[in-house]
Amino acid sequence: MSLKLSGKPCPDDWLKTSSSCYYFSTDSKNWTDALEACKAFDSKLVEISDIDEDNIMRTKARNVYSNYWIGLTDQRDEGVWIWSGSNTRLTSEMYTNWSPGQPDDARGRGEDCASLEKRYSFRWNDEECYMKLRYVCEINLPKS
Ligand SMILES: [Ca+2]
Ligand SMILES: [Ca+2]
Repeated sequence: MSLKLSGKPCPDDWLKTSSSCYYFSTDSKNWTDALEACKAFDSKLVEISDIDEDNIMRTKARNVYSNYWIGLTDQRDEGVWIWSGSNTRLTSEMYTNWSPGQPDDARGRGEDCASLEKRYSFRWNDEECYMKLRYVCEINLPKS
């Protein structure tokens, strides 16, 4: 399925801000399936680039009281975090909001996909990618 915007800034039922449209899923998927679901909407798993965007995500997650996948992964190269949608490597100059002690690649098998984690006040956590969580898709709007 491919949503066509047909002149509208955002698909119906997506949250619109000045820079993006967001879809907060009500279903739960593993990280890879969540990525594919966003692609099917011609969107990406959300890429959080500043505190304002992070606050929008955390407020929604807090209200629903659910974890959400975001677009960060270190599946390819352990410890190298990539925003999957734009294939951008996360650098120390870029905005992050990891919970203290995260990412910890915990649980033996490793944790390679990032989520907003309710146990950590919806700050970022690395989690096992096969876990089924809700997810946030994003469409960047053209800069006006
Ligand atoms: Ca990892
Ligand atoms: Ca973790």
